[in-house]
Amino acid sequence: MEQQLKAMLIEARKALLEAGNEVDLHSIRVQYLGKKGRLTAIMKDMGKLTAEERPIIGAVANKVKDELASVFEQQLQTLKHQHLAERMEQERIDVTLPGRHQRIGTKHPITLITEELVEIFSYLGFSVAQGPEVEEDFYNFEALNLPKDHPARDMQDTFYITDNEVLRTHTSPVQIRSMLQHQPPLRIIAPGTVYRRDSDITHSPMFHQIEGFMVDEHITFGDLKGVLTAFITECFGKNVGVRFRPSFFPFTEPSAEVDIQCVICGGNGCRVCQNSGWLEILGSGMIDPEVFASVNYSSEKYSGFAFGMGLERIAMLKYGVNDLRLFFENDVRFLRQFCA
Ligand code: 2NL
Repeated sequence: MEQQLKAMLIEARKALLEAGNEVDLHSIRVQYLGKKGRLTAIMKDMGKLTAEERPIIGAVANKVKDELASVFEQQLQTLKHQHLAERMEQERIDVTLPGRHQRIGTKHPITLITEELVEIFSYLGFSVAQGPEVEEDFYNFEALNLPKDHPARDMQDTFYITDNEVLRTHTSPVQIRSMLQHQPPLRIIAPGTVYRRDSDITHSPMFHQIEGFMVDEHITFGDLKGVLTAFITECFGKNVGVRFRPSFFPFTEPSAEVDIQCVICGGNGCRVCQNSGWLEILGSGMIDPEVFASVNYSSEKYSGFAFGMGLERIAMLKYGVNDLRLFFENDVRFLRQFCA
């Protein structure tokens, strides 16, 4: 029996040490040391031994058991280490690789120019007002001295929602609403999105405007010139030339368009200013008494001026953008260039 036990020890040790993974290792242990294993099978004949032999064989059996338990434990550790080393190799990461950049978004140039102009007019004492983009005929046209048969209301220019509702064609209706809500003195600007049925390389059906007005007793054309010149100086620099040119708008009388010296060529003449040396940047005028009548202001007591400008045009001049369509394509390669 001792011979049998020793032979089993050698065989079992070899099997344990050859186990390639933990599952095999466990099943080999069970095969030799388990309840129905080889050791149990050998010890079954213990009863046939003499009283002297029995403790000797018992001691050998215990030694075999201990020896195999320790081989098992040793092989288990070896396999665990092997497995860990394999995982470490497989899951290796290169910590020296550069990380993935998280790009920070940028404000749209139209947002930037709006914020800049709002800042300048705030400094000049104006507050900001907003209103609906779907507007009633009265606020968008009628109250601005644009009666039903006026050419500016032509189906060519206006998006109609219903007979009485339009997508606002300018932000003037915001100012009409302000005048109906408040009594003078008032200084208000209305930046916002406006819509016209016009679409080619220099016109987008959706674009942006800032309009503004100031109403009080004794407001004169001198105030208009002073405020708008101060604005232009802040926006385009102290040394830029400014001129006021007579013009016409249905809602102002007299009216003037305001030009600045060409920011591209400095007034010498180039493609952008069509060789005139001047760029038109805004329209303005003294608010027409007809407009005051529609908001129940007394033209005897009050006077005021108003102005309006297209933001895309100002942004193109200030940021050197040569194609209007870039503002609406949302190409990140364009937008990324405007980091505030
Ligand atoms: C332009 C010209 C202008 C106004 C807008 C206005 C508003 C009210 C009363 C009177 Cl509530 N006028 N707005 C006046 C003159 C010119 O805009 O070229 N805009 C892009």
